[in-house]
Amino acid sequence: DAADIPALDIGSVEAIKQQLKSYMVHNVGVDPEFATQRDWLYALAHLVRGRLSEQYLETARAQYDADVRRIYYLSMEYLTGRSLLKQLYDLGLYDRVAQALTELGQSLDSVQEFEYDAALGNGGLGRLAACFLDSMATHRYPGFGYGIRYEFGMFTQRVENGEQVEHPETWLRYGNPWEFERPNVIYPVRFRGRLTHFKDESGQSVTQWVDTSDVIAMAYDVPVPGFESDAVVKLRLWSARATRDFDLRYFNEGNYIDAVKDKTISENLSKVLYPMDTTLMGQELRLMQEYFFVSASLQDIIARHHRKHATLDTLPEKVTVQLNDTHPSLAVPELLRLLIDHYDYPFDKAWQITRGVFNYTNHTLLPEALETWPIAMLEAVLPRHLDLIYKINHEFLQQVKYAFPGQPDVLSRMSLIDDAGRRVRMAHLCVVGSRKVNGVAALHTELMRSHVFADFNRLDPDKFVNVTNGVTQRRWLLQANRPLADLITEVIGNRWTTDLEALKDLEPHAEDAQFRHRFAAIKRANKQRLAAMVQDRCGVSFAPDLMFDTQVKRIHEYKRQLLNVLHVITLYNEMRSGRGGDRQPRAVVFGGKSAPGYFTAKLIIRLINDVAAVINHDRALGGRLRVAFIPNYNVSAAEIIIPGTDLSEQISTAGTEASGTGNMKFALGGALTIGTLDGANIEIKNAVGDDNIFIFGKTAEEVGDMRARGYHPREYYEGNASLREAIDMIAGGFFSADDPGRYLPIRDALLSGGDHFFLLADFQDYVDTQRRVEEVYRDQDQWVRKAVLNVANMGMFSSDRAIHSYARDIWNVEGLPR
Ligand code: DL6
Repeated sequence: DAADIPALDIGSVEAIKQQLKSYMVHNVGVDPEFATQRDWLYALAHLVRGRLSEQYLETARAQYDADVRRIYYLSMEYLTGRSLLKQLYDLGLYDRVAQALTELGQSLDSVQEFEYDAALGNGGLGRLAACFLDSMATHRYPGFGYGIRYEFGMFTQRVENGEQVEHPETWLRYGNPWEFERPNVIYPVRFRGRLTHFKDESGQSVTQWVDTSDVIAMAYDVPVPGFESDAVVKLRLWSARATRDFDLRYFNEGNYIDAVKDKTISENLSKVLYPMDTTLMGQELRLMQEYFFVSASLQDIIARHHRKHATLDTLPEKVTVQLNDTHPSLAVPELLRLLIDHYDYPFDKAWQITRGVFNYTNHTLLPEALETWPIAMLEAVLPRHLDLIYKINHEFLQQVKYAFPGQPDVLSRMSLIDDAGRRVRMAHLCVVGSRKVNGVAALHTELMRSHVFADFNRLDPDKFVNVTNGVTQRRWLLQANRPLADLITEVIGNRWTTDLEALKDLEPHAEDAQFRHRFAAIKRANKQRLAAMVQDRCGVSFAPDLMFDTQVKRIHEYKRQLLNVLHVITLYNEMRSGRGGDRQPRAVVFGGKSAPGYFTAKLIIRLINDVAAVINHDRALGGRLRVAFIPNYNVSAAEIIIPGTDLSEQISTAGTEASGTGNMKFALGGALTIGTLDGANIEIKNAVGDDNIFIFGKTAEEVGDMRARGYHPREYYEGNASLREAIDMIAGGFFSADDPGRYLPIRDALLSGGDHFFLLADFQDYVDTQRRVEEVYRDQDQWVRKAVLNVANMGMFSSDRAIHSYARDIWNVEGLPR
């Protein structure tokens, strides 16, 4: 009984020192006298993990006893970053551990630098999943995450000769000190094979899936603590293992090479994270990864349900599964299959249960990002699932026919199979198989209802709900910006750590000159920290008096880093010529990864670096403009970049960014936003007030109208001298003297390719708005007042609020009492 085991003694600095030395000897196997900083990291992580394990067992016991409805979060991605400091803050151990390490001749600051980022995600969607686990644990919701333990996470980006070069990311090189390996938690996952059909004794048709090739999914558990909540959410990540049968068969035939080859192929399933976020890629391996993790997760969910319940009839009552985008969409036919093929449910009953279990979060409206899989591939890899998808579709289309009689076009629009009959529309499968479907910001949900899922919304309007994204203030303020967190706590208390709405109490302090002075001093120190990072990683010096203007996020045409570059070049031209009058000096920071095969995004990275090189070396500017591209943007880099920023660039074409979450992190760190009316920017504007944000550009509606009427970017080019000058410089090789034609594709995309994301239409408004930014920045008192008001009004952008609304509007669950 876990209750009989004495808890780890970590109640005093002395006790922690003793424990650390003991872990160093017993777990790490190193003499404390000779231990390296990495050794101390591992000893400490193992000690903390022990405490988390105690808390997890208590959490699990309470949930089991209360027979709660469980929330399962299925996500292909978790962008956790480093965990050590998070766990120390959560457990209230930070100060004691820091002191213990100091007394042992070490420093927590340096030791924690040795932890690798867990980068099991691409961008927003994966980071959102990490924030959500934190909020679920903090508010004691019975949450449980499932994903894949990729051996290689998001690639390491280096910039070589100005270009992105991808290097493998080896976060497991020294082992992951946070995880528990579970060799006994294994499930078979089946692929390929064929279907046989026959009638059983009662005359019922039965389909069997036979001759499959199987892979074993093995669990690794990572405890995710809540903040001062004593609760822990488990993140269970699956790793692929070859089955022993496989090896044995070949081994018996004496074919060692093939045995090893097949083993490698099976184990490839959890080898690498696909580094694409908003482009679809159709590789079979990706499809297999998606199925691999949902199959193992559902088998595990059913096993856990069976520990307490004899029947699966009660599954919808006791289990709710959130599908994080369509990546886990095969969970729908998989649960159906398990119920029919393994538990003998008839189709109708199995389908009823299935539809009661799932919910789906949509994260994108971009057509190229909506997953579809070729029918031929599904037929080869998952024939039973394809068979069931056809059945679901048949059933569903009957319902559509009944609801919209005599409208065949509606039928073909809503079908799970595309018009050509070649691909399965995974988003449709998710919508049909789910109780609730949510968008991630108000505008996004509105567009989802009116465009992408308009027919589905007519059929079942109650199915669609909005849950605007949020971020955890524990990582993005408490941990990443401790000086600001301390100042806030000093003036309004610490309720904000678990109830971000409390920040509203800061509002009156915006009028307090002394408070503003302290707030500004913290920003300046954070800027110095960021400047040191830029110097270190890019060799570029940033003086802290410059306005730090940052755009960090995935590199994608719709996010419009190129619009930012056009502005930078315009500013450069004006500063050089003296044309634009006295300009506010600024330092422009870029960061972000491009999908490795995304030609234009990679070209934009190169352009940023080329532009930076020219501007940074132009002595005539006297250091008034600086540009840096920080390589390998990840969670740990964000923790330094975001607090050190004055101006946050959120400039996507209206109607393209589902929500954005960086926008929230920057405002919470006291940056002002320049942004379009897109995603959650709109809600941020409503929260902070029009005077405290810089909004520009066409609205989603205007963009839609222009698209419909016919948009002629060349007219903007012809009619705007600064714009023309900037584009001509890019295209004419001003920034690429070694290869003058390098950027012709960029000009072509803008002028002949139709400027798909309306950069030219928004250019002048953007430039004018940047001027307004400068005017306000010059008046530092006014700027800081606005920055304080931003922080004070970030209350609704906490992932705690988001999780509370999922719990209330989608999951119908409550947090467990303390
Ligand atoms: O919902 C989280 C996040 C949104 O804030 C972004 O607007 C959206 O682009 C992002 N989507 C992805 C797509 N991913 N994959 N893989 O990250 O989701």
